[in-house]
Amino acid sequence: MPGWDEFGDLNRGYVLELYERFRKDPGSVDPESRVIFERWTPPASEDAGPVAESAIGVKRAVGAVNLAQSIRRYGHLAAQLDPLGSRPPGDPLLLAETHGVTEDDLRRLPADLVPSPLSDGAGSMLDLVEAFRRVYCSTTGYDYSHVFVPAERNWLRQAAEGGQFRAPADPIDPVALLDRLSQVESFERFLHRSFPGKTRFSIEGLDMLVPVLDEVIGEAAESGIRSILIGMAHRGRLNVMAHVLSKPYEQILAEFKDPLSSRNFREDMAWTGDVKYHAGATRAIKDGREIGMEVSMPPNPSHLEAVDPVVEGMARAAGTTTDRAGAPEFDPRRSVPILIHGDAAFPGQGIVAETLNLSRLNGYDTGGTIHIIVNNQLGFTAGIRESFSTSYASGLARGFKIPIVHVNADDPEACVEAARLAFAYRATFQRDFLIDLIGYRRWGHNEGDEPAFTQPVMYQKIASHPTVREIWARTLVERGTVSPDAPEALTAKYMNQLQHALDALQPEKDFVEPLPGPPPPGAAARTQTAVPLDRLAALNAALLNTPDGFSVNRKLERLRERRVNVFAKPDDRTIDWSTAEELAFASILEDGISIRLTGEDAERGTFSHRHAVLHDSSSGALHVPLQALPQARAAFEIHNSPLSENAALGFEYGYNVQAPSRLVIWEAQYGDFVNGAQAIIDEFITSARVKWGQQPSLVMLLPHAHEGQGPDHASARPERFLQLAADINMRIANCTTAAQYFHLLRRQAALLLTDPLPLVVLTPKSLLRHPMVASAPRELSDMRFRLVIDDDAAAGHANLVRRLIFCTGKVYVDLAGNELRAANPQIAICRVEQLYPVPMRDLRALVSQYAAADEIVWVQEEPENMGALDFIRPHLQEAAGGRPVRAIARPRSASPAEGSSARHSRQQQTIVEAAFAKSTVEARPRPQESYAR
Ligand SMILES: Cc1ncc(C[n+]2csc(CCOP(=O)(O)OP(=O)(O)O)c2C)c(N)n1
Repeated sequence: MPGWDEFGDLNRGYVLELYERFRKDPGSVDPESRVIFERWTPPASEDAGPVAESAIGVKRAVGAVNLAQSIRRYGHLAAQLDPLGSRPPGDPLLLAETHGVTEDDLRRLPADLVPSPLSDGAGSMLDLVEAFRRVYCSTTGYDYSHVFVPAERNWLRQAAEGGQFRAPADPIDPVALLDRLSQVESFERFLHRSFPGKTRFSIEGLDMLVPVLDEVIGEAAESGIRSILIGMAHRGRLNVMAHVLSKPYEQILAEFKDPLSSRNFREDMAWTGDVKYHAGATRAIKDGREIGMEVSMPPNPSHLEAVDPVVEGMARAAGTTTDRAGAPEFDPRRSVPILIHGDAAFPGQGIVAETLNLSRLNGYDTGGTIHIIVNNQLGFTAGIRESFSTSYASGLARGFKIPIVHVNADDPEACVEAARLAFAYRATFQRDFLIDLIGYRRWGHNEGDEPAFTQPVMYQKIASHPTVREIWARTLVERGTVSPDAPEALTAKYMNQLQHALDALQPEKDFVEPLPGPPPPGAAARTQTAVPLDRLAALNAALLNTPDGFSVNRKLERLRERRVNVFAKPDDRTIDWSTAEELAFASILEDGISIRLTGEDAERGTFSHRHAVLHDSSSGALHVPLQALPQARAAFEIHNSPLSENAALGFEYGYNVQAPSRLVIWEAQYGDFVNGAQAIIDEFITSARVKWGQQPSLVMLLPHAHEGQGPDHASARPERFLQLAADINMRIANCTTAAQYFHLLRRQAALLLTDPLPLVVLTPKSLLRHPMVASAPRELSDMRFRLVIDDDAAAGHANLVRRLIFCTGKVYVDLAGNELRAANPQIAICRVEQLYPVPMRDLRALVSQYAAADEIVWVQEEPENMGALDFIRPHLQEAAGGRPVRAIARPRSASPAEGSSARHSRQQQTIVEAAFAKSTVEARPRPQESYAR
């Protein structure tokens, strides 16, 4: 007689349903099943007699199996997840009667109808169902039925039902846990007492966050992980800093005192610092005398969740080695990112979805992130139904097939089990895991805020709700694990420790800020970026090699053939923009500096100019010339990013600050789209140095130019970057030749460790292939980056020049290439290639060289209220030494450019004509359209 084995791994409920169909109509099942069922009787429990022979018996067995499966799937809906005791929603599918079975039926059916580690100890289906309820409807809600990979789902089921991550299989030290909770709680109580009303964003109500982190970090240390990166917002941050990152109490207390001393208040210094709950910290965990592991929490801004991609980028960098040529190597066993989210922020902030979307992508995968939602069931004042449309705050994670465990933060053992499960799952599958730690918020949004204005009922409950330490202490006293006065003694110990630290505090001395040291003066100006011709020619030849049998697309092959001879005549302009870029990259790799370049469609390049990854035209095989370069001494990687700016740029920022010796470049599809990442630009790239002492050197390539493609696709919004430019916080360039771009990239690579600054480059579109932008090989081999470029044509007759035009970027080509130029030798056109730091010395030198010029004119194609005009005007005025400075631009406008290409051409023409007009004042075309002032 065939048994269950006959059906292999098939779900037994399904088999029984199939059997029921067969019984009614043998023809309704497939022939193979028919053959088996003809000889088969559904197994019955031993004491029930042969119930299975009857249709009712089969129905009951089907019902019992479905009930058990429903508990697995929906048990979390009946779990007691809220420490404040709200009733779980439940679900009819969790009731036996919904499935047509009674307790008696269950008692008569055998437990092995449903394979499970719990079936072994169960005498009947009733035992099994009860055991399932204890696992799935307790203070833990396992929410993993959305995981589609069977091996992962089976593992999760086995882990939940097998209990290998909880006592007794994996015991917890109950006293150590009480000790830790006492420390966590005392910290908050002490601050509350000593600094009443001062904002600290207390952890209280979610105190278990600290033991959960302890558990993950402990597991990570044991498994040989080298670095843990934690991203978290304000809530509980000080407590985590003190206890997980070992930030000394003295330092935290000194920050509460907020001393104004000569150490942290110097008006001449580019330093603002930040509030204490944004600061970062690093802790080295020593393994003997060696540092076994480093736990870091980078600083972050108020912008909730903005740090998520940053931490992912840091983890990717920490797990990647780049010191060998070819592709870099990523090993998920080196680093673990942990992201701690708010329950309102996780569903509300789009950057979370963007970050989750990075998790399985080539070049972005970090081998699994452990997410923890510190779920206090409130936003600021907003409640659940005002914050998310999903069933749980964690709902978004389901779409990414991330297993979720909801856990009641008042059950310490359940929380520790969730942490163990999370780490083990990540270690096994290298995938994300989410712990939804459900607690409450003991105080208002901050400690000065009155929560009862908006949540009166909830806060009545909270007022009389014991803390988790009290609950755990009571449990241990009841179990006889500790004596009744032991818990209070622990609290007293930690309160005394804090009091002692406060009594001994020397705020000015204990207050520590991570000020970066100044760079060596003139480092940028001294940098040599030229590369000898023979070296360049050899790199060029190597880049043009392809593996035997590799067939390059025919159109591309023709372009590549043209590149074979670019070094034949070193004074001819044979090097276009993309060739210059590839040669810059190749020479940087040859210098031993690795490169990472990402962006939407960056591999080919938006304008089909880069082709850094070649696709074999018949097999589709890939060839990356910069990875196959024999001269390279470091790794090269390039990835098409997903269609994201905010998370994609945040990720590169994180990668960059974690690995400052590598050249990291992000390219926007068009410059316009960079404003989708404005928070990353404002909060990290441009201000991290003066707030937090970080020293980013990320490069942003932003295509920018008015070319008649409409209001978008025109502007990288240089005015935004220029408005943010202060305290030498970045470099902003808009170069007009391929050689300038070559030297700019090489200068950036050379300065990575000596004078690092973010670099914003406004890059060309149509000019990528323009002959005026192409450079001669000798400009690469004999020159360097020029901050300002003089007008060669006018330099010979400087004394005749009456108008000195300054401009930047593509409008130079429009002006210099125009027929009016030849007719106007009294006009010189100079290019400002680096907008920031403003090259004042060069500007002054140029102006003084043209002593006869009686006006200085800034020409830009952007509207007057955009582009560099407002930023550069005072600098030009200063350089002009009293001579008038005028401007020619598109009229002020709410949108960067015209929608019609015809109107664009007309406007462009007007600007050029105005630049060459006899008097720039006369050139004003219509009163309301001030092309010139
Ligand atoms: C992007 C952003 N928008 C608004 C705020 C203002 N804000 C600070 S905390 C907070 C509520 C956050 O709620 P939740 O994510 O549940 O975290 P909690 O403070 O409750 O721990 C808000 C709206 C912010 N910091 N960041």
